[in-house]
Amino acid sequence: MSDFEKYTIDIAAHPMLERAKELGFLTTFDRAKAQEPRCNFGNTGICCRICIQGPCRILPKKPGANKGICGAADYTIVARNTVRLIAGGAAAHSDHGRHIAETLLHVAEGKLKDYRVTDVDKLMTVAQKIGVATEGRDVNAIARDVAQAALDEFGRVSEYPKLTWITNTVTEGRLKKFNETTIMPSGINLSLAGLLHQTHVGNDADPINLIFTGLKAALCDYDGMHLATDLSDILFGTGVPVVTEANLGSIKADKVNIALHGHNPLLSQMVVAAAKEMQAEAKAAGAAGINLVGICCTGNEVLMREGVAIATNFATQELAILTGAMDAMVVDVQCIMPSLRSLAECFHTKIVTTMPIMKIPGSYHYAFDEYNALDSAKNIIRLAINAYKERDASRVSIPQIKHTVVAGFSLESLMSIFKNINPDNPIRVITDAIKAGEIKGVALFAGCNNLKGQHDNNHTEIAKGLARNDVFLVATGCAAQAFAKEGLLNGEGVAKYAGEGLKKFIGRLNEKSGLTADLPLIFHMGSCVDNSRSNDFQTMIANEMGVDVSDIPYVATAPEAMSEKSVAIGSYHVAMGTPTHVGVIPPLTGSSLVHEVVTKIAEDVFGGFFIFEADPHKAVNRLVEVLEERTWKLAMRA
Ligand code: CUV
Repeated sequence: MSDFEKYTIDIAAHPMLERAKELGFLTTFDRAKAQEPRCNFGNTGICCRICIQGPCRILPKKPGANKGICGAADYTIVARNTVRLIAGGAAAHSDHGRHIAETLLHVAEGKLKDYRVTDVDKLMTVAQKIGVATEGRDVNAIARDVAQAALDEFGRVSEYPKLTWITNTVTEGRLKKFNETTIMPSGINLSLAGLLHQTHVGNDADPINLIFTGLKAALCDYDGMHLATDLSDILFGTGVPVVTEANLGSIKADKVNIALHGHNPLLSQMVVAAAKEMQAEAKAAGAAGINLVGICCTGNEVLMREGVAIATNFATQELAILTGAMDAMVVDVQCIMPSLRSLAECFHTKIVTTMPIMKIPGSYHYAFDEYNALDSAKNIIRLAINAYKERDASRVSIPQIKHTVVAGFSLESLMSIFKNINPDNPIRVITDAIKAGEIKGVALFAGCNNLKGQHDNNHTEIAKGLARNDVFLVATGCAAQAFAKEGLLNGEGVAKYAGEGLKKFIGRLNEKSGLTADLPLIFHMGSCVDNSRSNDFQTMIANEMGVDVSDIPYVATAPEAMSEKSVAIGSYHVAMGTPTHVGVIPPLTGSSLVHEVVTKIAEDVFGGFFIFEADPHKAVNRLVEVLEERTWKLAMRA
C-alpha cells in the first residue's frame, strides 16, 4: 500500500496527493503525520493551559506534580478542558444561527431586497411550534416574531423562560430530565459565558458540576442548531429529494469552477442565484458556463436545496485546488484550512473570504453585505471568471471519479415518502418496521474527518456494517459527504450493502416514493446544524412509541469527530438519551473518573452515554448490541 492509500480510502484523492508531492506542497495529511508522536499530556487531556502560571501537566507518580500548581487534580483539568470544547462548539453553531435569525428579522422588516420568506409552510409550522400567533396575520409579521424569538434566545439574562427551541421540540420526558438535572438553559450567551467563568483558574473543581454545566452548554448548541435549521428552511426552502453527484470528478475542465466552502448558507445561496444569471458572462470568457461545487457544510446546505454537487469533504479540501481547475474558492465560516491560501499560490485559484470573523492573510476579502447580497455574490463570480481566463489548461488534472448522489432528505421530505405508505400516520412506517424486526433501529452519522485514522474509512466501514445489520441510516456533515463520494448515497449502495430487512424496507419506500431515482442506502439530512432534523426524527419516533427518546433504538455515531462542534453535538446527544459512538479517542482518558462518568454513569442519569471505539468493526458490534438491547427492552414493555 502506498502512503497515499494509507492516508485515505478516497481514490480520487490519491493522484492529487501525488501531485502535491511533485509540487513540494505538504498537505494536511503530511502535516498530520509530522505531528506524530503526539504529546501524551495533551492527548489525554491532562495539560492545563487555563492560567499563565502553566502549562501544568499531570505526572501521577511525581509528588507535587500529580496536581497542577493551583492544586487542580486530573479530573478537574480534564473536565474543564472538555467543557470548554463544548462551549467552543456551541458558540460556533449558535452564532451561525444568530446570523440567520438577524437576516430573517431584516427580511421581515423589509430591509433586504435579495432575500425573502421562501417557505411559508415552514414559517407557519415553526411559528406554531414556538407559540407565535399565525391566525389572520401577515407573513412578514409572523416572520418578524419568529426571528425575534430566535434572537431572544441569545441575550436572555434571567433564568426564565427557558430556551424556546428546546422547550418546544423535545419529549416531555427529556424536558423533565433537563429541569431535574438543572441543565436546562435560558440564554445561550449567559450559559456560555457562565461556563467560561466556572472554568476560570481557582473556580469550580468538581468534575460532576463541571460536566453538568458542559451539558447545559451542549443544549445551547442544540438550540442554536435547531433554530439555524428552521430559519434557513424558512429563508431558502426546505430540502426535497435531489439527484446530483459527488467527488472531485464533479469539477469541470471546461467551466468556471467555484467551490462554496464553510457553513453559512446566507452567501452561498446568493452565489447559486447569481450563477444562474451569469452563465453568459462565463461563456463570453470562453468557458462552457459556471460550475458550482460544495465542500463541507455550506456544500451540504446548497446540495439539500439546490442540488449543487459535492467536490469533497473536510480533510481533502486542499485537493480541490490541486486539480488546477478551481477558479475561486469562496469561504464563509468554520472548517476552512488556512493552508488553502498558500496552496492557491501554486495555481491561479482565488481564495475569497467573506465574513468579518474569518480572514486569511493574503487571500481576497469580499465583505459580505446582506443589504446588497446578490451584488456581493456577482462580484465574487466575476472574480472567478477573471481567474478562469488566467487558468493554465496544461496544469488541469481532474480525477474522473464521481458517484451519483440522491440527497435532500429534510425530515419533511422523508415524512412525505413515508406518507405514501401510511397517509394517516407516516412515522408509523418506521416504528412498525422496528417493531416487526425488519430494521434494528436508526443510526445517525454525524461529524467530521480526523486524520488520526485513515480518512473516510471509519465512516464507510461503520455504515456498511450497520447497513448489513439492517439499521436505517441517516447522515449529516462530512460523514454524509464521505458516503456521497464513495457511492453509498444511491440505489446501488442499497443493493451492495443493505441487509435483507433494510433492503425490504427501502424497497417498500421505493415502490411508492414517486421519485425517478431509487432511494439511497443512507439518507442525507444536510449540514451539521441539520442534526436537529435527526433529533426531531427521534422525538417523533419516541412519541409514537409512547416512550422517551432514551428508550428507543436510535444511536448516533461520529466516526471521525474532529471539531469542538462535534464535541458539543455528541454531548447533547448523550443528554438526549442517545448512545453516542465516537471513533476517535478524545482527550479525556487522563482522568479515569471523567471517563467513567461519560461512558457509564451518564447512562444512569440520561439514558445516553459515550462509546469511544476507534476500530470500526468493534464499533459496529457495540452499536448493534445497544440497538438490540433497546429493542428487546421495548418488546418487554409491550
Ligand atoms: Ni459542520 S464540523 S469538518 S464541515 S462535519 Fe465537516 Fe461539517 Fe465537521 Fe466541519
